[in-house]
Amino acid sequence: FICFSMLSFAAFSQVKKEPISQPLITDQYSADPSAHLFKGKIYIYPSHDIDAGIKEDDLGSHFGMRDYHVFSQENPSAAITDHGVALKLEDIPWAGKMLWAPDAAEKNGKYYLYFPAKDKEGIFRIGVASAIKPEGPFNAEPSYMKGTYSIDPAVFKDKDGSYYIYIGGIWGGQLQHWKSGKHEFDEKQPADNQPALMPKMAKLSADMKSIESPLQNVQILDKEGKLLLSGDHNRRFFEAPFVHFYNGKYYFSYSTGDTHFIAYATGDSPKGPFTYQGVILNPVQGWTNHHSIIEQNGKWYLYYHDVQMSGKTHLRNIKVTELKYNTDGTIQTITAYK
Ligand code: FUB
Repeated sequence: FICFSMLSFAAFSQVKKEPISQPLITDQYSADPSAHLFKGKIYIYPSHDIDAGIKEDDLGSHFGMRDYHVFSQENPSAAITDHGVALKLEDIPWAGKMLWAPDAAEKNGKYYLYFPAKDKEGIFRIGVASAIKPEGPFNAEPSYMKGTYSIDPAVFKDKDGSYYIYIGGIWGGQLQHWKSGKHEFDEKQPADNQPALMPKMAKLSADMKSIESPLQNVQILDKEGKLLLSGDHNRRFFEAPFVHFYNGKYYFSYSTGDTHFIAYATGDSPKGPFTYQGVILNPVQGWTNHHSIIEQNGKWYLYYHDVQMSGKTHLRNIKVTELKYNTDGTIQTITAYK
């Protein structure tokens, strides 16, 4: 998960350059920002990075996060309010450790926090917690969402009022454990010339607390209509799915992990298939890259993170910058350093 490959050193070399944005939160570490416009304000649901004193390994065990804070701001340039701890590990009956990247959704004036955690057996599952205010506090359901696994939930509300959840992460995110449909502690990826493991999605039930049908593959295709291959590390899905809608198209964006890009693919349905288009965000300082995209007052913004404050890959800080489209709907690639 956190291998120091040549490419990650290339990412770290960007440290010397001038960042285009400054950390939004400076009194604690924060990562994986999921931003949403609720009640006319921007609410941000990040991971809360800590130094848990766990040895670094390829499966990200040192990302030993234990709670979530919720933040808000009037607009992306405005001051940030920390609403404090919204949910903590001790209050999630089924969870054992590792509160990784969350997301949130609003329905009928109630708020739902979706989050991954390892259960008591060490298997990543997706949990849900609810609140009456966007900032929480959130009450966790007693069990994880039945039929869910892996990490990085992202929820998308479609025009017709349906909500879809997207999940997945390979290596530390354990998607490879589910190749056969059942859980197996098997770390093998498909061969390089085989289709890459795909992120998963499902429609959420009316009460937002379960999935309506089993998780299904989200297909990411090349321009010839073929599934991206496992060996195509510059383009294939690794983790951090996110979906937004712009100008009649669904945009599925994600991290390519060991090549450190935020890439995107577009399609005509929230269920996919999506066709690969390019890179939204070039590698940032630190190994991980994770983002969300929102619109406010006709402008679009990318929330992301890097490690400007700590220089350590597991102690990140969230940032925001403007995102621009070309007239053909493609997204202008952002480099976070000048
Ligand atoms: O924050 C822990 C993990 O790092 C997230 O779940 C991944 O997306 C990566 O950002």
